[in-house]
Amino acid sequence: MAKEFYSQQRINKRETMADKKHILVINGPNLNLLGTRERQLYGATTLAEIETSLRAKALSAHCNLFFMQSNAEHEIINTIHDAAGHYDFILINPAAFTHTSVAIRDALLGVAIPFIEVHLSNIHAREPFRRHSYVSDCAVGVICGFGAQSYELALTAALEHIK
Ligand code: CA2
Repeated sequence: MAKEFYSQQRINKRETMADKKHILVINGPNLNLLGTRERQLYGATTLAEIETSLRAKALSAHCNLFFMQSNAEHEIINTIHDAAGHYDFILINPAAFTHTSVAIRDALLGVAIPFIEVHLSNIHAREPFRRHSYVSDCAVGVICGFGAQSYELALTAALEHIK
């Protein structure tokens, strides 16, 4: 009886692992500086603090979360490529690449993983060049202007989208 119980438990565990959803969070150039400079614009929360709170939220939703930041466009593109078949959803703050990168747009379209575009600041209330995004029209949605909370809101929406 005990043996049967434990092997059933193992099967359940395996099923749970397979059923677990995987979310990838990508952060673009200079976001590693968050919380250290330009606090009036981007807030005092560091990227590490954002990661910690997203991890806690993902954990309570029984969801796996991988968090990365890169200043290099090709690393972001390679991360998006590698996500194919492994991740159910992407949250991406492409930072300045939002306004310049056809290559990141093409990578996101190429893997066809649903994604939300996230920004700390309200890009529509800033310089005109920030109003255009190369990825918005391909996104499930865009969340901007809520500081670090933009990420929390995006994760809430992503969890709802993939459940
Ligand atoms: O509001 C956002 O999240 C942005 O993606 C941030 C980018 C900016 O180019 C986008 O237009 C909007 C800039 C990220 C730079 O972050 C820094 C943080 C602290 C100090 C310096 C830069």
